Amino acid sequence: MKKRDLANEPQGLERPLPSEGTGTWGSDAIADVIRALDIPYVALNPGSSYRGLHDSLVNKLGNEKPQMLLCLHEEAAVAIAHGWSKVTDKPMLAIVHANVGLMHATMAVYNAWCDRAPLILLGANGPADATKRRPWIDWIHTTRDNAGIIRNYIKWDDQPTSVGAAYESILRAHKIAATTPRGPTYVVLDVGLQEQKLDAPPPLPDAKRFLPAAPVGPTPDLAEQAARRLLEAERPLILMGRVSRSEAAWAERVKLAEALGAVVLTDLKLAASFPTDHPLLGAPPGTFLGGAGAELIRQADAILVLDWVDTAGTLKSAFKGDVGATVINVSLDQHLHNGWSMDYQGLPPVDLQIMADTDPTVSAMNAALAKLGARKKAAWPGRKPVVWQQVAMGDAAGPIAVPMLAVAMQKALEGKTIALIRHPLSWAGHLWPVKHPLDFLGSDGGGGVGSGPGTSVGAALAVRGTGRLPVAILGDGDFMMGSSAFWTAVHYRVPLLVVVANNRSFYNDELHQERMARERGRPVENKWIGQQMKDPEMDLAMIARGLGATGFGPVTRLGDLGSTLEKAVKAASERQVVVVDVRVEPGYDPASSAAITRAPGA
Ligand SMILES: Cc1ncc(C[n+]2csc(CCOP(=O)(O)OP(=O)(O)O)c2C)c(N)n1
Ligand SMILES: [Mg+2]
Repeated sequence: MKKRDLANEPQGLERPLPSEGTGTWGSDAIADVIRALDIPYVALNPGSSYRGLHDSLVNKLGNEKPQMLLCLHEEAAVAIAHGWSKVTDKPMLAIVHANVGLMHATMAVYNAWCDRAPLILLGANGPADATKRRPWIDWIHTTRDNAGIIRNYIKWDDQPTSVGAAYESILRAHKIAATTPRGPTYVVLDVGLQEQKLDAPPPLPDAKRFLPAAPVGPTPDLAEQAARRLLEAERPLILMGRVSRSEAAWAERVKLAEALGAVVLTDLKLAASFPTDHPLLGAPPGTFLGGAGAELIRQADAILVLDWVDTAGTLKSAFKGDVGATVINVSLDQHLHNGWSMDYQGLPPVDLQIMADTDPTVSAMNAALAKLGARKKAAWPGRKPVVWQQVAMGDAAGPIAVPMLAVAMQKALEGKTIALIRHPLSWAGHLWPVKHPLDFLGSDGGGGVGSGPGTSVGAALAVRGTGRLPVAILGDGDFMMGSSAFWTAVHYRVPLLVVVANNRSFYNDELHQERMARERGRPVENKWIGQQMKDPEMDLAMIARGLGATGFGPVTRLGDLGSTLEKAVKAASERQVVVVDVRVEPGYDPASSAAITRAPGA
């Protein structure tokens, strides 16, 4: 067969030859219900346990709606679905092979779970009927309880035993994943069920009648109570946590803060929630609560918490003892809490609990405030504007520190509309302004390193064609653990700019060794052992090129950074997948001031 010229096909679509096969199979019917979900992509790594479904997706559906995205590791497949939801607030599909594929996928499922990100994972098992199992392989890839290894960090799972039950199961998996609080769901498809020949499949249900519920708002009474308490407060403060990517909801949050004259804090672990150039922003966002944020919380007399990730921890770091302020907590998160993982964080003291989604609650509070005649209230008396730390740049011939990289990137990206997908822990909130819900997409959720490449590719896929240039800044450790995801981006023509803040180390943990050494009176000089990746030095640009991407670098001198980034931005704007290896020096601070910022305690 003639080699396909994928570059001239839209979006790298792999179009199969028309199928002349006869008959209808269990997996054909399952593929039809998958199509009814109206999800454009399914990320996967293949396996014989779902060869039936794989065949149906290619030969029954023609590899469209959903289109397959071949991934080189299951962790990447799930991370891509996770990244997709960061832009769309909606679930994508991923499929993994029985036992081993699922085992590879687990960390990415946990990240999505902690990030409250919806995705629908499909897996396989069996045949459940032991008499139908092929010798050896079907036995090592069959379990009694396939979903058991991820059940503690998904919302729901099922293993249907008929086609009709599989319809229901897949519709339910979608409904549950996409209903707030969102999260991953998992459906295991038995090999026997997939490969069973059907006389006639049961009629397909009307998927429109099984849709997820719209985000739920508070009762008008609760919204009014909350609005009144905040309006009566002298120093109200809002902790903007998990919110949607909607522009309208963004405007509503700004309106609410202005109506209350409330000081706003945002979280660097989460996607953009409030403009950083707004005068009501209280402090630059951080991964942990910084000193300025803590001081504001201490001064506040009423705090509106909009699904903040760690309310108890945040209040504890501000107040130490009793929390003086009135706390109004808007969150549905409690619905997801279970006894396995402690990702629910500490139990915060709450004076008014609103079990509702943040977007409709903010709108309802705005409506209540309008009824109360509140328009715009002045900010707290005596409040000082945010002090944005200046980044000190070094000599052109000298090394590069992360803050300098941020400055150089902003310059190279001037005039472009971008989506900053993520950044490493060494990033700080003062380094990147956000003015739109897609300006920053947050972190991994579960702190699982290696997710950066996959989530970046998934988010880049979701912004493809919108005019936004997707940009990700990754640590070298993160890059190396997950780099195979970039092949998928190249293969399916998903433009993306990746800048690696390459300190040739799992540096975050060098800091932990440093802390241990100091505490125990041992040589700090030994902190690099078992942490640094310097002998040999890895050529990340070459690794990128090996995956079919465009590689630049290593850039080692500050003076070379601007011109290299300019070339990289140009290449990414021309729809390439681009990786720039930027060697950064974690301990380097030209001003010997606080120019190098690092999240404390990470
Ligand atoms: C799967 C996983 N393994 C180990 C860790 C512990 N850990 C946290 S940050 C970090 C270092 C990551 O290195 P890199 O991406 O290069 O970022 P850097 O800290 O060097 O900026 C490690 C190993 C983790 N969070 N997740
Ligand atoms: Mg590193």
